[in-house]
Amino acid sequence: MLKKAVKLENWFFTSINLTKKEGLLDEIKEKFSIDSLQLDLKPFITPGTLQSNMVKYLEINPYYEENMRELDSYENMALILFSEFNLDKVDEKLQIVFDYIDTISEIYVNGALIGKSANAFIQQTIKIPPTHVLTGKNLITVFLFPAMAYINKEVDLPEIRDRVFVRKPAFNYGWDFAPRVILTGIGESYIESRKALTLEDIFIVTESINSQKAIINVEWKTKSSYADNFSFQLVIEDEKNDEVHNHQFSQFLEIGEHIHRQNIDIRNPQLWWPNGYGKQALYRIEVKEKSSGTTIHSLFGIRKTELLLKEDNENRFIFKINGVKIWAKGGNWVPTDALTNFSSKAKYRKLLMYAKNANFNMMRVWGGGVVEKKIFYELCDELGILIWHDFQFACSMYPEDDVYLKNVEREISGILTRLRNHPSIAIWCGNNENEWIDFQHYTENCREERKFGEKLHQLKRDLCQKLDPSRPYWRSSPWSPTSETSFSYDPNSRDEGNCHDWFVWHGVGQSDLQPPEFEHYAANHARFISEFGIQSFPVKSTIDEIFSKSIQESPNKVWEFHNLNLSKIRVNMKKFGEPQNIEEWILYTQAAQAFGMKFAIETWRSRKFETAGALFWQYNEPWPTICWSIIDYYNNLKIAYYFIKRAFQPVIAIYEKETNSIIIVNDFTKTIECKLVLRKYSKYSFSELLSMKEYDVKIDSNGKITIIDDITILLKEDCLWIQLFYENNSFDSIILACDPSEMKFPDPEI
Ligand code: BMA
Repeated sequence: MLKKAVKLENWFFTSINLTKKEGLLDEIKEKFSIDSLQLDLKPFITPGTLQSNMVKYLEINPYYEENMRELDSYENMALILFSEFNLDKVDEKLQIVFDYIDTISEIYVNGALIGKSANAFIQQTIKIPPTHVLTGKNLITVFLFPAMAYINKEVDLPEIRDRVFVRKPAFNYGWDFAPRVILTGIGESYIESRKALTLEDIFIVTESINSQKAIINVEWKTKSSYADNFSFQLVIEDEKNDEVHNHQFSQFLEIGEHIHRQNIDIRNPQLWWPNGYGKQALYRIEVKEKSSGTTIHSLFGIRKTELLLKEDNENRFIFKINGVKIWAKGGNWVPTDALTNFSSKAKYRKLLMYAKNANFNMMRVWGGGVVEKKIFYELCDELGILIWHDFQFACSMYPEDDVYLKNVEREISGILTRLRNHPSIAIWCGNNENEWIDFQHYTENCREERKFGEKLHQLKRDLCQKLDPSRPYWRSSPWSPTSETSFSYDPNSRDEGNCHDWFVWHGVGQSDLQPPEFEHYAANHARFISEFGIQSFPVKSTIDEIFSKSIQESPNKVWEFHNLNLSKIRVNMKKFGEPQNIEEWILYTQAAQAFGMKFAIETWRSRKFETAGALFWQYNEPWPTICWSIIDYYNNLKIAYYFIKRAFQPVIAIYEKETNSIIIVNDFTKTIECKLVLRKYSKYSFSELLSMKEYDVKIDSNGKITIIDDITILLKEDCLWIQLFYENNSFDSIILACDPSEMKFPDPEI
């Protein structure tokens, strides 16, 4: 028996013509070692993909100009991978584990088939029958088949995308912020021995909380291949490693699976709060079976999550954590790299620290990407960033036959049991925009008859109910509950549920699809806006990294290959000027994005809690590109980062044009006293002060106040400088009544 898991590090690969597969397998059955196979093999770095490995052999920067096209042909390539492991003696209970396999594969040991995979979102654990292994060297072979071969052209579903037939990240098929690069690859892999007794799937739920104690429910599974009297010890420690609970008990268990459940009181509980609302206290639980030494452990937080959909008979969409209403501030998270899907831990920390520092309390893991690496969830727990978690389905109809549903069932069950102890996860969401897209394309009758998405929805809802009833499940983003029964009701309604605002930018909802300027965000009175955004260029150093000097000169196909949408980006950019060079393209587009995001967020925050959240599209990006991100592939911040950081401050003063008023919002859970200073300037500049006023104001805990005064009546040539001082902090905002390009700044005479 292997004492500990053996990591498989030396993988080799080559492409394979599938007509030669059987012949090759016969050869493998005779020669159990890599060296004796006459193949032209190259090292394959894992975790990795064919494409990330080929980048090394081709010696290209795939992100430079149109180099990504050099990887196009690999989407149709079948691969064979090899690795070896040694055994001192034959083990009855061996298994091989892959973090993930992307995606369609067959796995062989010494030429004998031991398993297959068809889902990139599942950790694959495959038993190795003792009859197939030898003492000494053993050969693992993995065939990876191209996903493109599995497109089912016969499935009779309109609007169904090629990418939906294989369960793998959708964005790799090309998205409006990502290149097309359809990966094949494997994650980390190791060989281990199954234990005679295992403890699995620990799950901790906060049942109730008061100031003296919290009651938590702990559940775990034992799997035993022998019957015995087992003695368990359950220990809970707080962050200082002080024991807050320790008890032991014995139980006779028959062979097989057993579920254990216990309610435990935690005295003086330290709660887990989102960023800005308190500490992120984490506890550690360990369950040990003493005679075998088998253990299981997990971190968890004590906290309650609710989603409030009605209040005083009004539709609402408010997250409540530990009974406190949270105004959700954050962005949409997309995969960190197009070629491997997963980046370094340092990159995750950097991205999420930037988010925390910009006053985020929520991030949405978008459904067209990946289920993230462990580090992502650990950091969100540590930093207090709530996660809106989509399941990985986006912008299409999906098959709903039995085989597909079974595959999805395994996938979602795995995701739920793996991630449900993370206090940061606030909601599970079925998909991104599937129902909304269906609504846009089909008539009421057609939708009612076909009931597209219903089976997948019911499956996800039931699995969440069974495996993770501790947090809400939401059918889609966007979704309106009335759409459940009324097929004529827009799933992206602004009157209920959550909403994506692509009226600005994409012009969705406009009959001519002409997008309006960003001030139209104010017309959206939705309860919660989980997508809205404006594209911009990255910083100059990133542009220098990806475009030659001549490509930088003026708009061209390479800019578009890097996702620029020229006609749409002009809509808001023209408020700032017509760029004459790359520096101005960067400045005007970044400024337009920054002003637009500030305007939207402030407008929606001024309607506190009628609107209760703004998650802009999109926080990060998977390659260096011209898109909606506010932090680029090389971790450089755009201007919008700083504007959003300010617009997300806990206490801010917002100018509302319709009523000429100032609304001060307080997200602290305490009453706050502030000083508001308003200065009005004229003549399209800040050089001539017209008037100034100061106010001392008090705002209730988690509340807002409105101030109406003549000073906030602005003519077109007027500008307003708003300053707010509270505790040791301040907030600043500049309001221009004209377009920025109309400002007449005097010569600073430097
Ligand atoms: C949203 C997302 C993505 C897309 C973005 C910008 O709807 O769900 O599909 O990248 O729009 O177009």
